[in-house]
Amino acid sequence: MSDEEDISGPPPSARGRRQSVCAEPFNPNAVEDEDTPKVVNPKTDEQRTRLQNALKRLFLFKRLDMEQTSEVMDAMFERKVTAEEKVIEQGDDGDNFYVIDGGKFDIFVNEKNVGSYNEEGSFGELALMYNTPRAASIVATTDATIWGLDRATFRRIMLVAAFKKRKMYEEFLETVPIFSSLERYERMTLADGLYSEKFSDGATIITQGEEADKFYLVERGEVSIKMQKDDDVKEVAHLQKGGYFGELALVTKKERAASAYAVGDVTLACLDVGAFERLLGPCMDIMKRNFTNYEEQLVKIFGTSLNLTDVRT
Ligand code: 1OR
Ligand code: 1OR
Repeated sequence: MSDEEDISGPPPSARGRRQSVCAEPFNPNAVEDEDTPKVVNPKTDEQRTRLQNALKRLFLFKRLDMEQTSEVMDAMFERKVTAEEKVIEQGDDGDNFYVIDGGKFDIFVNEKNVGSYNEEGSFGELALMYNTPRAASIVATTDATIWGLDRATFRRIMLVAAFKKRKMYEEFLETVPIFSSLERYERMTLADGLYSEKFSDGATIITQGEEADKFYLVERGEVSIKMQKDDDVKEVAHLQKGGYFGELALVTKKERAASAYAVGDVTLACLDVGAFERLLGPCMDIMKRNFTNYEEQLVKIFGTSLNLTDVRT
């Protein structure tokens, strides 16, 4: 079941689109800094509490065990930033990874503002993960407080524990048609929020009429969507790898419109509702457009209509 119940910090909100993150292949096993000494930056109780709160919201830290979490927390250091200060300069070598404690930041790629962070989230992981120059500049737009983590500790602990998932889902997400409009970086942050669930042949994944809490992608196997109307049960869709379902109730804020069953052994990549709303904004239009297909199908199969138009705006 889900191990991602909490809400993570959001990814940056995108302003412009269409540029990619250039990166060498990621190999979490090639961690060259294994023997680096432990870093300890002493903290007051007040600082520890604030740091804990900032980390709690991030998916990346949920993959760490207690020992790893405490090592990362020991190593992190507080940094105060003033408005307009450039925290990261595109093209520089990567030194630290940062977690936002408070404050707002703009993201620039080639001088173009491509997004922002609002009081939460993290940045500066890419250069440390892939040994590449900084992919973007990060500029504070208010006075702010951030927590830094040095490169060696980041690579030794976070890289293996936290970023394996990006690698694991990266290739799969590239093959999912609905995500073809996402930036590579957006797919990476999406991977941070995904978790896999397995179902055996015939198992019920979604029950029509129930409340919705997550969204699903078919990673492996097939899924049959069946709808019941009065005494009539019909298969309304049959999904394969790369297909998605469970979006309708999350978008319309209604109960599940149909049931979903595993056909053969099935692995699904799941996204909880909070992450769905934050991370899939860019795909929402495509999903809503597809509701028209649902309506047309519905008329064909059951000879009846269902008003989904109010959510298509
Ligand atoms: P970094 O170490 O390369 C800059 O240093 C950081 O900016 C980077 O890690 C990310 O943490 C963060 N593309 C690349 N890096 C981004 C992006 C981004 N947004 C934040 N960072 N894009 C914006 C997506 C909304 C894609 C832009 C085309
Ligand atoms: P959900 O959150 O309502 C059930 O949970 C999921 O089944 C639903 O999201 C959709 O992802 C999927 N055609 C194809 N897929 C459907 C349909 C559908 N209804 C639900 N799902 N319809 C056309 C049927 C003839 C019904 C439209 C209401």
